[in-house]
Amino acid sequence: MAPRPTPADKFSFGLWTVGWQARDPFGDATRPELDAVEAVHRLAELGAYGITFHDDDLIPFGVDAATRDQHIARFRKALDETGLVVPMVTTNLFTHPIFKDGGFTSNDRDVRRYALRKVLRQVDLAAELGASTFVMWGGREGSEYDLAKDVRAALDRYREAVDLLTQYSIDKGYNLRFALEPKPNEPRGDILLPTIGHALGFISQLAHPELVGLNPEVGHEQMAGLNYAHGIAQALWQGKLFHLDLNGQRGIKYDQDLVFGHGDLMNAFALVDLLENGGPNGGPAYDGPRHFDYKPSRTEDMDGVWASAAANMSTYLLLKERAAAFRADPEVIEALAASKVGELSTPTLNDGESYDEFLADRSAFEDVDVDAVAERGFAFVRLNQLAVEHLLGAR
Ligand code: GLT
Ligand code: MN
Ligand code: MN
Repeated sequence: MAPRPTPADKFSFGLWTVGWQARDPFGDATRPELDAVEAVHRLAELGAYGITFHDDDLIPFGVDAATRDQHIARFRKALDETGLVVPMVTTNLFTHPIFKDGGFTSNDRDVRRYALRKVLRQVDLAAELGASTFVMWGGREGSEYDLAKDVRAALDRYREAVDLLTQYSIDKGYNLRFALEPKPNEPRGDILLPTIGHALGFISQLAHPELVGLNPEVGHEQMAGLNYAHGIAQALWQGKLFHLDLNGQRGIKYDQDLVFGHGDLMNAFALVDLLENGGPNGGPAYDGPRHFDYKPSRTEDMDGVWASAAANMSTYLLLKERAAAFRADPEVIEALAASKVGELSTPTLNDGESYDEFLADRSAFEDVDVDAVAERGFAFVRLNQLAVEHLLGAR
């Protein structure tokens, strides 16, 4: 039996996920529009705790102020009725044709000024709704043609935009943190800040790096052939895992946005183990929302949409159960020790050892029997097979 989620599990969904009408570059919508109020109620019934949205998911682009207020009021009422919270908010700088060459980094200065104003308005709404994280996915910030984009100037403009947003949030007394979401390509041929590593490097150049972190998405790293669990580990190591987008991806191809676990299941297992058991004393390493950014496949009807939403959460909880069992298994504990996994936490130098003392230590170099040390096996395959057996419910 799949476990049932509760709000304590902190599962959240983008309004654009269950609301996706499944329009793709080759075909029309296969599903009707979903009202935001219904999405809130259905997600609450399924056991989610939060909902997130782009300005344009909730409020149609370009409507007047009164219509905007009505949309916000209906949404707020649904939140109050269900107890669902809005932990994160984001802005759409990719759908409207004005953003065809990007928002913050468009070559056209008028577009950049318009984009920044759009985002500032959404920052106000984020604060108003009590969100603590503001995600920025720059899907259109990039190019198809290398000579058409001055990348250093584009990064200057990107920084200018993020610096303005952090300063605005500080001055307004908002408690917001900003999370950049990397993606290597699609919809642009090449997107700026394509990976976790690029985004971390960019953050180091900002005026308020402490307010800016990451929102890494499973599929976006895997589209580039990268290891998502490794990327998350580095983001945690640098104190930059502000939020995350869980979904599934099968290899290097277009962004699939499958249900969490429906892609690289072993990597999903390692990820959940890291998030839930990778913290101090074996506790959680991350306490933010477990946010799903997936697309219910185009083949599904509305029943399939809600079944797929539930599938994300139950898969996560099943992996959490399996990871706990893996960590508690005496054979795994013994295999981890045999593989010296814990030994990596011991510093390479002795406590207080100077490099002079280190150079004088013959046992570290001159007296090492290199061939004997090289013969030692690490037994990583046995450890991995134990993980597979736990994952398959065989232990
Ligand atoms: C868009 C994208 C996602 C981002 C969303 C936030 S929008 O659906 O594919 O990966 O997280 O802007
Ligand atoms: Mn995606
Ligand atoms: Mn995403």
